[in-house]
Amino acid sequence: MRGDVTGDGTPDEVWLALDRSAPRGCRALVVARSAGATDVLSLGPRTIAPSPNPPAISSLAAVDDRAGLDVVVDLEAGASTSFAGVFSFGGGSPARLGGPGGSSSVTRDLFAYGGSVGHLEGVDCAGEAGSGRIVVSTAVPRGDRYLVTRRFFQTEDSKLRPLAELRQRLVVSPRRVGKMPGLVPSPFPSCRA
Ligand SMILES: [Ca+2]
Repeated sequence: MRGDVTGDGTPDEVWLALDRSAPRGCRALVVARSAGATDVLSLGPRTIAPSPNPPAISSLAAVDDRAGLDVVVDLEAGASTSFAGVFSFGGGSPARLGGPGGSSSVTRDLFAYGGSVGHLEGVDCAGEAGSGRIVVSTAVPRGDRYLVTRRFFQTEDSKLRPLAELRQRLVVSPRRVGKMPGLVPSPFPSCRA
């Protein structure tokens, strides 16, 4: 995939390198090759899922507030919920963005999205792409309606700083919940270039 992930204004080549025979921690890498250098980040020690769902680049998107686009990687797919990681190569040392945590995130650096009618999740930019303002949404049934919780964060040094005062709880009908901004079954849709 091509896009400016280093933030220098020129497009870079981005790809995943998967090798099950490599040492733990090196089996799955995200690689960014720019004009000047090649940078590598590990996808983590346990992130080569069995076929047919190996990790794959979902998109290049301006998720955090550092320079350049970030690499959004689909890492794990559950029965209905999927999990993405965000890898940043611009504006400092390459780093993986910390996640929001919370009940359904398997680890702190995963972003959950998708789900079923019984439990929906989503992640997206909450402001202008590249501002680093992130909204993490969940929806669970409450009777014949849904309880939607939207938690807002600001990226800061590859972590998410909670903006607790902007947390919102909304009750919406089942008909509306699948159309709610932030709950579409795709990670960071409005952060994309
Ligand atoms: Ca570049």
